[in-house]
Amino acid sequence: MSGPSNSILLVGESGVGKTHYGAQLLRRLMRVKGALRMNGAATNLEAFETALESLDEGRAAGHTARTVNVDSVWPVVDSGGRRADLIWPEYGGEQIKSVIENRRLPDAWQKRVDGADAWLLLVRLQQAIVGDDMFSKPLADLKGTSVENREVHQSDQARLVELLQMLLFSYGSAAKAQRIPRLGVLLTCWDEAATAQTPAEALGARLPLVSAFVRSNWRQPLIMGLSALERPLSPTTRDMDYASKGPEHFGYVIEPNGKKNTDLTLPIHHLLSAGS
Ligand SMILES: Nc1nc2c(ncn2[C@@H]2O[C@H](COP(=O)(O)OP(=O)(O)O)[C@@H](O)[C@H]2O)c(=O)[nH]1
Ligand SMILES: [Mg+2]
Repeated sequence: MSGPSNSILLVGESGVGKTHYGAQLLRRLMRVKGALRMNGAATNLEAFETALESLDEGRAAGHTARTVNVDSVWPVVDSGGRRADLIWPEYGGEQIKSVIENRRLPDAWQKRVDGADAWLLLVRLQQAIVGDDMFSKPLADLKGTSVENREVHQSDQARLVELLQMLLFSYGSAAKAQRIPRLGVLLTCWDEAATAQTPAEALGARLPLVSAFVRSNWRQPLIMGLSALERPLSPTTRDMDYASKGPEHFGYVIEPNGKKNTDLTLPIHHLLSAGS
């Protein structure tokens, strides 16, 4: 059996690991037996292929060039015949930041959001700065700190909630929103976290506001951990172990129950299974 293709939109701010996950996923989909495989020709793979070349040499890839300005669409299929199109949006332009800052969804994004059956949000916990407030420090300690610090920044948590809210709102304005897209949250660079918590617990502990927002809007959000590389790589110094074994022998996901699995396609497979 093969039903209509699901469309899964990947969303994440700059530096969360989208390109490296894509590169590792690409190799797995093409060569390694897992829950999913590539099912036809993917478009605009250049950025991911370039990153793979670096990984093959045991190096991290450089930042995605800003000139890359097209969606990359990957048709995938699982063993049950469920099909999906993974949409990696204009990953070079890193528009997510300006989308949030300007509170405006460009037309191209509106189309992507409307067309998606599931959203996969990539969040790098170690990158998110959580400011102190009355929940983390006694009020007396906080007193005075804001006087010198007059510049007001939106917190990382508020920014992510804002992003989700914008996606929900614009999906609603598509006037078909009986059912909002499924949500997956992938906590990237899990190797940096050094925690024995489950992904949902880690999200709740580190970004409680985001966690609460997700739980109040989705009954069964998929929350998983991801370490696409398994360990930090340098863009200049080669990791010989990596180069000799091959990048396909590195990387893992953390399932919702906390178990490690080397099949990097699982987050997408789970999102697909949940939809049928
Ligand atoms: N430790 C660790 N670092 C990672 C991992 N994935 C990516 N990185 C690093 O995170 C940085 C940003 O990754 P990149 O894929 O370019 O992020 P993007 O901007 O979202 O495409 C790079 O320096 C990568 O080397 C991982 O699984 N573990
Ligand atoms: Mg990138």
